[in-house]
Amino acid sequence: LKGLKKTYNAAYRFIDTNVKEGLGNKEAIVCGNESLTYHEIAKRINQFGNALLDIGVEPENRILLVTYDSPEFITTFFGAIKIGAIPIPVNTMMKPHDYEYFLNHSRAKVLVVHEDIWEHLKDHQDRYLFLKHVIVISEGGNKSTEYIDFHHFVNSASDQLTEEYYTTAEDIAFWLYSSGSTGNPKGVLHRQESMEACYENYARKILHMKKEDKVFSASKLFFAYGLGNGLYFPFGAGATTILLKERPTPERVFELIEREKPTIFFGVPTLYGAMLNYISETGRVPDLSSVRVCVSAGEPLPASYFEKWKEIFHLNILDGIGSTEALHIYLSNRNDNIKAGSTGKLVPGYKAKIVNELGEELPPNEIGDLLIKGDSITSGYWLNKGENHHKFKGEWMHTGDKYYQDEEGYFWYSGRSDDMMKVGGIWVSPVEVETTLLYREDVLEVAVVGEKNKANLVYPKAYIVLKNKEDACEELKETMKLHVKQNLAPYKYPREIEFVDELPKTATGKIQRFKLRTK
Ligand code: 3SK
Repeated sequence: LKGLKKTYNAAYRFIDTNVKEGLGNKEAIVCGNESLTYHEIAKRINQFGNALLDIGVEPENRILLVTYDSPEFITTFFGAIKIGAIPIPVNTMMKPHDYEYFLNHSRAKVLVVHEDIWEHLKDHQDRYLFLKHVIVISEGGNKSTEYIDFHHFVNSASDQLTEEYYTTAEDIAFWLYSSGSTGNPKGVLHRQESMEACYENYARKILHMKKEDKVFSASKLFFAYGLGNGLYFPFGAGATTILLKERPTPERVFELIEREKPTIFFGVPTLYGAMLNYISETGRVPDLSSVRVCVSAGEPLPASYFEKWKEIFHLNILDGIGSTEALHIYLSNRNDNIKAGSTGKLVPGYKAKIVNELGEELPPNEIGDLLIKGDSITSGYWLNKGENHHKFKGEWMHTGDKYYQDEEGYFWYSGRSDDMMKVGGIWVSPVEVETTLLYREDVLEVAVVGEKNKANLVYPKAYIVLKNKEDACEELKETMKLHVKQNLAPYKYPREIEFVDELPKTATGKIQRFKLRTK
């Protein structure tokens, strides 16, 4: 037939291929007391795909996933992809107005959500303009007729879905949302082929992941970093993933590593810092002897963490950088080639250049804007012409990071090109925190910047001009922090507040955040 290209479906590649290649009885997922083989998860994925078809979902329809790290995440993500529908996993720590934005912006027809989160969303249903079906995941099975019970929905569908839908390598397979420094989160479109590119470039060529590996990512699946680490990397290799539904505290993470004995561990610098702190506070050194390599991304790993970790566990932490737009890591250290404090070298499959304001390539040791290209880079942002023009130049993508490359080819991070900051590996927009504080009657002006702690990790600090200077006191600072926690995802709250008489501004009145940064 004219106009049809060769088909490719990522669910088929990452799930069914493992069953076809004889790994059907191999453990694919461990989550709490639950364990699923590749054969079992393949059947559930088929059931979810069939159940979606039964309620009229069509290829290219969007499905918002507000799901914890669990077998349900994997079932819904690949079940949707298998029928050509488009899953959009989002952060489970957001506020109702954030989900309203995701639902309306993506025009999702279906929402899959855990019951405790749905409790906070269900009263706002009249605001979800395109939503037709709500599928609720509950522990005991729910009785309500207002929405669909996930387990009933899946269990009553056929587990045979042999004809994958007509998708090609270039079709959009899923979206992820990425926060910007201004404006709303951007819908980042990823193709069917993109997960394979990241698996091949990074998981196979840098981490040497293989089917004998058991992988644990403390970073959640709804992040681009966690999605690769905990889902399509291990499934690409026919390995096992260990999922943690709860928040990854150092205690939980160490306990899980000692119990499940992963061979590869993925974290972010703040977690490595908290884990090191746990060791010095408790005097207990957990058993990490099952682990062969640790990985860090999200923000630059302080060299001191790398060194302490190595001293205690005799393990390397491979530091790398990726982005939601690139889908995964494109610069990385290698287990046999590490310069602590640097972001390492290019991952195979990617090209990079560092340029000045005129777009001219810079020689070694000169700081400029980092641009990259490679097969996993997004097809663009949904409905965002301005950002698409700004971010992408032909095949090249502006990373928004300042870097220099030394003579040996190692890349060194030198800051953000805009005012965005990464806190605990997650982007925080200063503008969003400022806007929230400005809702308070007692705040006249505010500027939020990224400050660095002793370990060189970034936290949000708010400089506030009060309407009434006499109100300034420590108690008010705590009240203001709570105000942000109650109105935004809690990780965005300013860890420090300073009351000032005025803010530095340009002649036209623009706040000069850079003048407030101390380092
Ligand atoms: O922030 C990062 O370094 C990162 C790494 C892998 C995938 C996604 C992201 C944002």
